[in-house]
Amino acid sequence: MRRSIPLAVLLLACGGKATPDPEGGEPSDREDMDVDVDTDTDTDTDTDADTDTDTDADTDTDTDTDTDTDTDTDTGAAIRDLDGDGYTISDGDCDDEDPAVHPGVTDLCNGQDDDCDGSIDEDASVGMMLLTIENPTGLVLSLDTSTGTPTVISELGDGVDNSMTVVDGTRTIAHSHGTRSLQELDVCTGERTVMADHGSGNSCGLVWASDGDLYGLDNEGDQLLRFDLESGAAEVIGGIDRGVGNCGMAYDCVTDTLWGADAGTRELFSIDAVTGLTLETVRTDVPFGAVGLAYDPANGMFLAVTGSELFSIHPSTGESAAIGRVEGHEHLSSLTFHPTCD
Ligand SMILES: [Ca+2]
Ligand SMILES: [Ca+2]
Ligand SMILES: [Ca+2]
Ligand SMILES: [Ca+2]
Repeated sequence: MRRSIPLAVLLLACGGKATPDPEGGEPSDREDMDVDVDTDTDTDTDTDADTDTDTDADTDTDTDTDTDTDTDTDTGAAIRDLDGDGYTISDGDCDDEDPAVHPGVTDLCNGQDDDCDGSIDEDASVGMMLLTIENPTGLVLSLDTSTGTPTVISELGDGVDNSMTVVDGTRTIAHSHGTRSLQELDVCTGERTVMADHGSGNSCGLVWASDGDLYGLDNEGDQLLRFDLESGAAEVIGGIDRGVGNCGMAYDCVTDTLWGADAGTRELFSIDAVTGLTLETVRTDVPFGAVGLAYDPANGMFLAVTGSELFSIHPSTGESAAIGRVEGHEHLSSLTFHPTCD
């Protein structure tokens, strides 16, 4: 920098006029008409011909050599990392407006392809165990989803739990037919905390839905219940327009749908969470006695346990397939996916 701005300004203010370089070479800043100190004719302070302040020759404000405003070196449009998750669309971010969606995340059960690999919710039951409780022994069993083979996880004591679900991936809640109350379980250690009487009938099914509510199906009042997760109190949402005997509940997290299964009619039925009314009914050939029901987001099938046998059920046709016997155990009436124990 050979001259100061005040001097250049002074020259112009005094009527200074640009004169050709007597040597015939590059013009000096004395010769351009702007107020900066460089030798070009624009108004910025660098030496290139554009109007921005960086040192490259393009017209954007970044330091690469292309003409778009992102930080890569090609000129393609819309490849910026708009959501700031570290992945551009060209890196494989299939939703560049949602930072929770990009390659490498766990694909949770929410109906969308979180990890952009083309499959939806495929991780939702990965690393989970399929859990049931035997009555009346109170044994907590994990079942192999391919064979039904049981592994004893813990023992809860008196076997009065007839439905069970996992809240938010962390809290295991069961309903006790004996005490008409919810119980918070640590199935890995066998510890349980009994909540107060919930004030309603027997809840033969229990599911936690991703709207944050814990739902139960009362087969004495034939009604849909919502439980307070802290107090365990039941609130009646509405009468369900069918009789319900032994039942189970499952939550389809892909379509956000509550499902019930009734042993008496051998039917699966979806339930309107707002009114409690039945939406869709699917007949199945599973020989239900007691009922445990779960939805497997990995393949979109229901899993059902009754007595001592594990089945899969197609959600549209109700067609079932026997997976295997739960050897040595009977009276299984609950089923849920649960994180594995350490
Ligand atoms: Ca992104
Ligand atoms: Ca994203
Ligand atoms: Ca996926
Ligand atoms: Ca997902």
